[in-house]
Amino acid sequence: MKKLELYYYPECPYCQIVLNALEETRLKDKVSYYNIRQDSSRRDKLVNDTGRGTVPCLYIDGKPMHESRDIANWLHQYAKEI
Ligand SMILES: N[C@@H](CCC(=O)N[C@@H](CS)C(=O)NCC(=O)O)C(=O)O
Repeated sequence: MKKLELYYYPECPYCQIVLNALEETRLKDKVSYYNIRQDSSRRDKLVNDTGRGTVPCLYIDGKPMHESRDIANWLHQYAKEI
């Protein structure tokens, strides 16, 4: 099982795409969630790591992936493999 960490905030529609994918793939309880609007240190980390402050961003074993569609596709693929 890979370590999965989602940087997000709930009001973001692109984040909802990823949250829906986590429901669909039943991975939602396997992820640590960081709301970057509530935790500015996480937002700072996101910007430091990626040069972007946009969410969603899924860290997969510490490696950041942006773009809701790419993340959703990756989750569906990964759910088939585990
Ligand atoms: N193409 C990106 C768009 C992501 C995006 O625009 N996210 C917005 C929130 S909905 C964002 O992070 N804006 C910058 C900010 O809120 O600081 C995706 O599909 O993930």
